[in-house]
Amino acid sequence: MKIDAISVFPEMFDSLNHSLIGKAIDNQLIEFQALNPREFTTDVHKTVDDSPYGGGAGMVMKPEPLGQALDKLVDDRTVVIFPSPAGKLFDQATATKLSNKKHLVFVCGRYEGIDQRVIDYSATKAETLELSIGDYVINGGEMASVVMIEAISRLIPGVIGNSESLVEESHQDGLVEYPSYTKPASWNGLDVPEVLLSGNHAEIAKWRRQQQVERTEKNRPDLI
Ligand code: 6GU
Repeated sequence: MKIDAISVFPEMFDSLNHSLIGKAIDNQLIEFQALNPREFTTDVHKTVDDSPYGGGAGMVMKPEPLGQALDKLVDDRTVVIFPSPAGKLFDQATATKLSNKKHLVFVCGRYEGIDQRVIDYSATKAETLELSIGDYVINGGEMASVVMIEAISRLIPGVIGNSESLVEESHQDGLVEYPSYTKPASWNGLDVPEVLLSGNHAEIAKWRRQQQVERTEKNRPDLI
């Protein structure tokens, strides 16, 4: 899969070069590039933002540099993603859908947002989504993009060694994960649940499922 990000802070994507996603980039399972829209400005200050029409606080990202960056990257098979707290919620189902695409472009806003015409223009060229990572506000689309890229990339075959570890995990089956334990069997007066030491795989599977249901009911009743 090819993934591009358009951002005035391309260094914020450096975290993708570590761990399993970093390895997938090294192995060319994923090709990632960050493009700075300042490259498409023509004034000495390399201006990418301006005050909002109609007044109000903050600055809005100008359409021309982002539009030119899109022109450079997007074709009709691309999916363009605008991370935004005003977008639809990005969830595991969205991650799964996007993991089957050939090319994703993340367009990162800073300041108060992006001129709406950039999003409308993108939609005339390619499938275009506005996606939020949750009900809180962060300062820009970069870290939200990193979160989405990690959630999507790990579903690409070969990125995670053991495909079972994908299936078993939280949310893939609509429940949160069961608790995990390792050695020692007793620590600080706290014991590993007996059943996990029993070697009875049917009982272990049953206990884990029960734990998943209990934890989901307690922590995430909205999933039930
Ligand atoms: Cl995608 N961007 C920003 N700035 N804040 C968010 C978000 C995205 N998702 C939740 N909060």
